[in-house]
Amino acid sequence: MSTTTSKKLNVKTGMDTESIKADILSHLRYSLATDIETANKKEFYKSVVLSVMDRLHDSWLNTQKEYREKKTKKIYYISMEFLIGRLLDNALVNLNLEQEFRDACKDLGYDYEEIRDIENDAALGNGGLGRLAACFLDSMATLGLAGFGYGIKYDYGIFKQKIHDGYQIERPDDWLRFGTPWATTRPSVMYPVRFYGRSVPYTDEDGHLRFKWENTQHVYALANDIPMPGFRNGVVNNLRLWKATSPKSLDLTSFNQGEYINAVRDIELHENISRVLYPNDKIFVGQELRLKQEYFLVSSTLQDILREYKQQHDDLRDLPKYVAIQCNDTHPNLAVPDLMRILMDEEGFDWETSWDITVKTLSYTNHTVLPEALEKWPVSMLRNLLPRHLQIIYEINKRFINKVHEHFGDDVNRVRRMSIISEGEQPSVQMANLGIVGTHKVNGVAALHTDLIKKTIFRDFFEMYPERFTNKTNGITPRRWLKQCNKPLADLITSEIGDSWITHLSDLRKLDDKVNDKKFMKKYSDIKQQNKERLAAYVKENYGFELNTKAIFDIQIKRIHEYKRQLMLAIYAAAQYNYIKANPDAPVVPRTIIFAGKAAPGYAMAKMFIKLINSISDKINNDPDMEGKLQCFFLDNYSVTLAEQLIPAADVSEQISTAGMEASGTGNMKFALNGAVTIGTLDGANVEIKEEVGDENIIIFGLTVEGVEELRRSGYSSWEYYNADKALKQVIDQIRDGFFEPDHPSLFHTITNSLLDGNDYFLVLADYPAYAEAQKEVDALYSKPDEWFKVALYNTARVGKFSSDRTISDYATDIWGCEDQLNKGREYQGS
Ligand code: OX2
Repeated sequence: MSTTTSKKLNVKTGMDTESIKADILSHLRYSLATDIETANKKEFYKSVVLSVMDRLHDSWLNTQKEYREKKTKKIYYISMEFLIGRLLDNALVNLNLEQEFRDACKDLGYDYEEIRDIENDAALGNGGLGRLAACFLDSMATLGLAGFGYGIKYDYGIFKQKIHDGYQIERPDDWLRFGTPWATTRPSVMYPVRFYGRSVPYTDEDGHLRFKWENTQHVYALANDIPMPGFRNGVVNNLRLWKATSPKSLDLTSFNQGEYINAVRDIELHENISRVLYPNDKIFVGQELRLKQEYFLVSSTLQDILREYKQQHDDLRDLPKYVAIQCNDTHPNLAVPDLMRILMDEEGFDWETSWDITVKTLSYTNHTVLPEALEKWPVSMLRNLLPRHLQIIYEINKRFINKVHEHFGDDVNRVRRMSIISEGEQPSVQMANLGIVGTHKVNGVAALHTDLIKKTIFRDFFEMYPERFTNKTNGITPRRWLKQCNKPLADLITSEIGDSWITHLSDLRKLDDKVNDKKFMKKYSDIKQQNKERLAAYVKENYGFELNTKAIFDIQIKRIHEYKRQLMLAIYAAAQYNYIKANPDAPVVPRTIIFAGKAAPGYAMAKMFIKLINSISDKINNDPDMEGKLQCFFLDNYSVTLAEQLIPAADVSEQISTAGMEASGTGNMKFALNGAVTIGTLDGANVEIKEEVGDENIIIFGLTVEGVEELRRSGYSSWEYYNADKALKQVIDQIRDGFFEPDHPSLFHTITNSLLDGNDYFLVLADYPAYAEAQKEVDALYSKPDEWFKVALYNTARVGKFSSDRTISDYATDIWGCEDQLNKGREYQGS
């Protein structure tokens, strides 16, 4: 919309405040039919974004043109989730126009922050997996890679969480209610996505047996593009989100009333495919609509990739040379049979050639070892919905099983474990197995996690294809997670060591020398204090609750899940409460414990944790004896935007999962970068954070992966731990006996039962004593501010490895074969 209007309006798209003002005014009038006198904030926000878009369009078009002309290898990142959050700050940071837009807003009578806050988060993701995809887009553009995201434009992103009487309530996230000015609809880019029908054999002219997928029904996928600017390098890549639209257009005259209503309902059914993001994080719920969504994404994306490819290249056998496709978890793994189908059924290649192209083009990232998260689609569902694909999957499996026999001999158990199709009462397709067999690289997301998948869930496959497995430790973009969200710290760092860190995060090592620079350290610690006060002001304004900014800000923010053990921090909060009650005169280091996170709507235990945290918080916060000593608070509706406020204000980062269960974590990296001290287990990327920052600068406690295994093997009894630790026992008794919820004394029995009679699968009790000791270490360290801030600074200075720029460079080199593109001619020019 804005490109055409901008021409018509002769918008200057200059980079100075005056031309920005002119454009904003012009968009108000000519794009939105209002003016500066009558416009409301929403309209003003919209015209600000349209003015930003004007400044992106040329680079967007030029970038694509350059890729075409140079026949650049393209990287397609397919993901069911892109948790991109707000885009305005990010676009302005990357375009280097923050100040100009601020000034323009101010001159026109608006406060930039207020306008920025109008934007709804694009919350098209559940958590880490979706946020990782968003960081990757930023890094691909910044590194000058021709990297494109492909996803779904859900009408409803992750639900909004409200807390009512301590309980989580879900509300729809109608983020598109007023449209989004960031997305450009492309009516010329629309593909039919077929479902149902049957696979019909026939003999082609050369006498070969072939198959046609016939009698299908279809829905259209319509492209919506969101620009993804790199950091000050003129590159603008693209995130293409598909929206489902009905193939039917209504011819009103041909319907009687009943038919008309039915026809409209059919349209609804078609369009349901892109209606809502499934809110389950790491729990596979085999809904047919979800399978439809996955195929909808894969089919439209592959059609788009191949259409573009054919415009530039003649021979599909060169596909792996010019195209790499990364599947973000197993959700897009139908790409394996779909690419096979296209190459064989539509392009006429034989099996071997098609297989070679498919495997070399595709790769797959695993994000979890949790068995309940692994996708297993019932064969019956696939037979109905995608009969031709199922047939291809059977053939892939047959040939693969032959190979397994060749490799391992007649090992029936191994064959059963490795089969893509699991037999049994309800045979199903194991999407992870399909991903390993049908792609050339499989990666884990942290060193420990990759080792684990090789040893556990994918052990057989690793023995067969060791060269396929590779580690790519996750990362985060320093643009959003330092430059943008913690401007005071970013400015301080830049004034000391220059701004090369923004694209070369390891340059932060230069800060190591500053630990003895008193002036610098004062500024560094003052910034943390300011950030805490900023957060406190936000909480005061939105919740009427006053945070104690003199206390340690101890923060755990992430999805609520038993393995992440929010319960352990809640128990600690209650134990501190008991301690202060029993020892009113004992000195304590004041603490403010903050939680935020959503629970999957169907995950009863996680929802109960939220209620428990709120009940404990009420007890603590309403007891005058706790004043100045202890607070506990649950912030509702956790989001990227909320994380951007919380992380810079944290003193302590809680990363306390049961060892072996958190594949990587990425919040851990964001906290460390912003100078929070991690209290954590040796799990996921915590292990590598420890290696980078040094043992003295991280507080590690609890069982290791081996310790967990050993304890389970030798016969863990949670009762023993319960009986052995007085403070722990007291809290569990209180939870069980209604101390925190006197009106419903048995409310938390599901929790205490799972801890005691259920034998505490996540080993909260086993790790609790070590955790309580580790929290004492936190207190002791915090009591010596000079020491504390040294540790904090070492965290900021030494986590350069966890830039997603590094992660993406590793993918480019080891998986995508496009290392030659990295930073080519696109080095950061400086601000
Ligand atoms: C998450 C993992 O739980 C987390 O450890 C990791 O950092 C993140 O993915 C990005 O790799 N869904 N979300 C995840 O895994 C799955 C499945």
